[in-house]
Amino acid sequence: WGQDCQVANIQVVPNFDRARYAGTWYAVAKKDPEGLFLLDNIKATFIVGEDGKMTASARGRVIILNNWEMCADMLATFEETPDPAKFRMKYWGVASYLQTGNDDHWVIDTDYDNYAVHYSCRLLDSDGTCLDSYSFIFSRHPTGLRAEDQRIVTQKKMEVCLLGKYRRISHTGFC
Ligand code: ODT
Repeated sequence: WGQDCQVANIQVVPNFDRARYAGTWYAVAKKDPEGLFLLDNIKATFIVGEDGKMTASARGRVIILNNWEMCADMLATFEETPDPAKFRMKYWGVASYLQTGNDDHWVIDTDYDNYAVHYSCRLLDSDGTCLDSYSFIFSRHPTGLRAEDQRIVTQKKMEVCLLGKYRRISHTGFC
């Protein structure tokens, strides 16, 4: 397949259109980073402001500190880079005890209307591969991906070298 798992060689969606990306996405699968945070019932809503800048909010079930289960409300701003599909995501919790951070946020692929594949490498290894990554598979439909989108999503999981590392994200109504 010619995949070398070099982060620098990972392809992202061409001509990313943030206006078409805006709106709500439901996580259907996730590859967790080290020290995972968002467990399930995860959805994200992207907004493009009048200034053209993208922001987002996300909600999901988390377990914090002493096994306290709750729904985390998270906010993020996106800083542009020369590639329109690659952003830096600065994020924080609405409550101060939630995670904060600054991660890569790459849109690997999307058809805007049904599916999206997100990828973030937090830690690059000295050989150019990723040591700590996370990735979300999003659907516009809370019921999951359409059958016709599954093949392409599987291909993209392979291209980010994470095939087989995802778990399904359930939506039970908890959040
Ligand atoms: O769950 C984990 O272990 C890693 C994820 C931590 C980042 C969550 C922060 C979300 C901030 C609000 C942003 C919304 C958009 C998110 C889209 C994709 C995934 C971060």
